[in-house]
Amino acid sequence: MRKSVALFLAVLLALSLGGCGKKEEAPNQGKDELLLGFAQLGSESGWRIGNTKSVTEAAEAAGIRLMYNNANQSQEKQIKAIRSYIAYRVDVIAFSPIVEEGWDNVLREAREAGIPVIIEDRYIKTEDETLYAAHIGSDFYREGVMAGEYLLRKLSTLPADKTLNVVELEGTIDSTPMLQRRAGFRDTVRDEPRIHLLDSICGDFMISKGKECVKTMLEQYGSGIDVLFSHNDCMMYGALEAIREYGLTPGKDVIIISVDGEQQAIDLLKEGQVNCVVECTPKLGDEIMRVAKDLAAGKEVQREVYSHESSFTEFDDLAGLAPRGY
Ligand code: GYE
Repeated sequence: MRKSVALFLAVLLALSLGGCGKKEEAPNQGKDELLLGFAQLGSESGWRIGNTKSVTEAAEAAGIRLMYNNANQSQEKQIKAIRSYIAYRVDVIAFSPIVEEGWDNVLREAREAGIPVIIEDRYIKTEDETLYAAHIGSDFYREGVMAGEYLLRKLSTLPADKTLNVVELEGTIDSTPMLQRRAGFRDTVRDEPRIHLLDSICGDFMISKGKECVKTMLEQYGSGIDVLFSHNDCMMYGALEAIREYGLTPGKDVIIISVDGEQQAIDLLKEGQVNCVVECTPKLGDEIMRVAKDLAAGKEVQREVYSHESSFTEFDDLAGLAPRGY
């Protein structure tokens, strides 16, 4: 499926010879190499960079030609990228939606053009489920639950009169991991009267904002903060800096819980500066390519594909843990 000038001219010629009555070909018909348009949302974290790497490498291994765009945290740019893939008549579109709402129009355009869409990583909210063919990603609610379960376990090791004040660093507002990690965590600790949620601020999944937010919270609550729950590792790295600069020891004075499972976070966990890291794998590339091939071949695909994930805590033996790869 090389979109060379020669092929373009040949298609034009064939169309003009065939006249109006000729049935339009399916995008992938008669072409040997599948073309996938991938609209990535940004490069805000090690997770995201690992996700882009996974998709790029998997495309290469599967012999799929990839068109890639990085929207730098802008939904508008992501929509633009998707529109350009439609105009280019790619075979399949995959994208990681920065927030849940606002995709219906562009996805209708893709459907009208006969291009199937795979949603990877985050979800979308839509009334019309036929706007996408499959979703491949994590159970973010379960991740929040695992973070809460760790905290309940930690609490059970502390004196009976000990209460824990929690501050939460939230990811990008209205993104699925922000909404679901928050909900899963809250639902899990809600009935425990010794756990109090002190505050919750958006750090947008970024190191610098994580540091800024925690600095502000420390100025307000000082050593009244017992626990930090960060929706991702990157914000947690920034938070650790703020905690150290304030004169407290992360992992001891403040219990640190984070999500993603980047190598750097696991190293901090092993050093005792972090207490729990919930896993969220960015390695979705192979699955995306498998589903893209099936879609291009007109096969039925599974609508929901979840990754298998666990959590790593200070209570586990992490000696044999394989390198994370992101
Ligand atoms: O946790 C965070 C990232 O959508 C699961 O986005 C992803 C999140 C991930 O930038 O680090």
